[in-house]
Amino acid sequence: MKLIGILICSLLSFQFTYAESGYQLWLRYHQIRNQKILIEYQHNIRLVYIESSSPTSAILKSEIVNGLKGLLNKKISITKNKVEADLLFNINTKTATNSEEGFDIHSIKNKDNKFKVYISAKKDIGLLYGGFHFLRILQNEQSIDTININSSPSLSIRILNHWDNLNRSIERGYAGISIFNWHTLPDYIDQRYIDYARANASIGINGTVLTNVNANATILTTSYLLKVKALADLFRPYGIKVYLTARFSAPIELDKLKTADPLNSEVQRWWKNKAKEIYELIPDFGGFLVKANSEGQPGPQNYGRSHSDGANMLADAVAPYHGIIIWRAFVYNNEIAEDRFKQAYNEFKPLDGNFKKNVLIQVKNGPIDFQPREPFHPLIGAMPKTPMMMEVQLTQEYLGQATHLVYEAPMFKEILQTDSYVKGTNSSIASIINGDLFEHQQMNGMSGVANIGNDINWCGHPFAQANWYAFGRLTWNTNLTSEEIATEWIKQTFGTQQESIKSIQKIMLGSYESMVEYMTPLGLHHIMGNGNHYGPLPWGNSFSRADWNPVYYHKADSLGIGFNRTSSGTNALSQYNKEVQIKWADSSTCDEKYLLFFHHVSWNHPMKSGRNLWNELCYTYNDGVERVKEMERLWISTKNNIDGDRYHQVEQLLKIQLKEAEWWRDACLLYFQTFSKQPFPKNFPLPPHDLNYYQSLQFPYAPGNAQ
Ligand code: BDP
Repeated sequence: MKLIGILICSLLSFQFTYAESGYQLWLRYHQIRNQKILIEYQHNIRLVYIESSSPTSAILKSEIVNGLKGLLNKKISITKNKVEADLLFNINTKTATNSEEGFDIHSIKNKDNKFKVYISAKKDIGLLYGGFHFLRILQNEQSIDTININSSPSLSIRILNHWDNLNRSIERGYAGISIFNWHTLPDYIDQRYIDYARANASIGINGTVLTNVNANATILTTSYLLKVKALADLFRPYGIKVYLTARFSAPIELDKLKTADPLNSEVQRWWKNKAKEIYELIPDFGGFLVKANSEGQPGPQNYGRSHSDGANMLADAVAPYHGIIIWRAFVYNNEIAEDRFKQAYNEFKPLDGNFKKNVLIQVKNGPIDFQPREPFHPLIGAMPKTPMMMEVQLTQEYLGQATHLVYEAPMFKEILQTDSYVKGTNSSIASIINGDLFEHQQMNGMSGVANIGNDINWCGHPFAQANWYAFGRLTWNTNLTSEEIATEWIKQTFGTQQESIKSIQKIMLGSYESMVEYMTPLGLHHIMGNGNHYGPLPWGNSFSRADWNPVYYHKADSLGIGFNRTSSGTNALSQYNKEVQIKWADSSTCDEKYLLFFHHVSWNHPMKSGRNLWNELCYTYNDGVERVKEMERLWISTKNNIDGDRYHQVEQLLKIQLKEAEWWRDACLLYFQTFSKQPFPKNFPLPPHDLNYYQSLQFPYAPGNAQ
């Protein structure tokens, strides 16, 4: 008997664990907890009417039926009779939203005190987005008797960039191998592909670049294009367009052309034929994303041509099919004796006006490289004649990788809200990339370097899913706050228990600042491990390329620390508008979060707190560590409300995060102390090891360094 009891218990707990593996992301559709709300929903939603019979509306139908079944714990039927339905999805070309993707949701009360909910859109994809939004409202247990929503996307291109290789390794991936199994495609359709598309559609993501920016030309061969077609066909009804990365030297590598010179007519013909072949297979193919003449990738400059020559050649090839070219501005060259910060701007700004209409320039959020904190990239807003996309990194290459809980929405918001002053005040980065500031620009968008792999929970760390979610929600509506997005995500992912929501909110909302503090406070940047970018390595100086070495970025010496980018230094600040320069040019008034990004200041530099810089550095590093301890305490307080599986995963990961935060603090401070020659403040927690110990640590198999 006892044995059977144990068996049943372990079976039950196994099922529970499996159910909360994280695979279902924010689409769990568990029954509504709040009884009053549940009764309101059950009373009012019984019959659903869906106009249109496209593949997209079939998806909508199954999502709504399954979603409502789970949330309301009752079977919901679909009716063909508009009059009897109480949840209606209508195609309506006159909806309030003028976007092809937008939707309206309204509820109207009847005489019998019941109400009907109307969801309308110009197109069936708008209905699908509206359906997902309606399910989100229910998952958040909001009342539906007075809904009045008009929703359309802030950005037209909301796209994931997968840095996935054809052998399924993922550059900077920390959640397993690629979900795209090129070997078994096109014949084997993994359920993952469908669930991936569903998840993206549920948050409004409408594009995906399937392959790494460090591109492999093989993806452009016919047999691989057939595999791409299989994915494109699957993703289409979810409103997702497929894009590929184009290796600039592909004509040479695949068809033995003598050159890849963009002005050579044979090369032009090759790309035109390739585009034709692709569009015959995939009529709505999005276009190409290109990393050229950057970190060893081939590009037009190999032939003495400019970025616009290269981009325009490809743009001509896809233009007949309405394709676009997303050309990256992430370029820097160690052979040019110039601050890496300045190089993209120097190269691209003079090209403004030279690009074809179907080219967008994709710029990283900051001028260096997805660092924990950077000021906005000065190129954003500096090319008014050229549509521009901003690229952010969801995968946490520089943000604690697989093991740190870092909610990135506050970082995205910080950049989006910054005023660039390119057209006077109110020139926020958001208003540039959403096209408000330069109204003539037809295209706009944002890219997120994906954090998705084949781990059971998709993103590795259970909280990393929140960054995928936040990217989608923010690109749909750049006005949403980090808190709003976090709250939605928490309720959908962990449930609606008030107590735990508050604690998890606190954990998430403080996590970004905490990570900046224990890794790169006060404007420090790029001081992590060589190559794998794991852990602290401020002493790193072994690369032959100066601009890959941490010492190039912090410039610590006996006089002080920081990178002088003012007029007495590299003058990178001059790439910003005057008003921005004024904010950051003077070390005594510069926003302290960017101090060492723009200034080399003395170890005794007076800080706003009244401390000198050295002491401030010590305390800030330590504050970051203390905040992780607080995150641990908050997480423990959620124990009774979180399923055991995810609770223990996060509990263990927070322990690693704390250990690594302390490691960052101790290693960096011991190293910087060799220059400051100042003692640690009184009662400061002293490092348990000496500097030699930290310098001896090696991580030959740190993840994410795939080839
Ligand atoms: C760097 C990554 C490298 C990428 C590069 C890029 O370390 O793996 O290829 O960005 O964005 O941050 O092209």
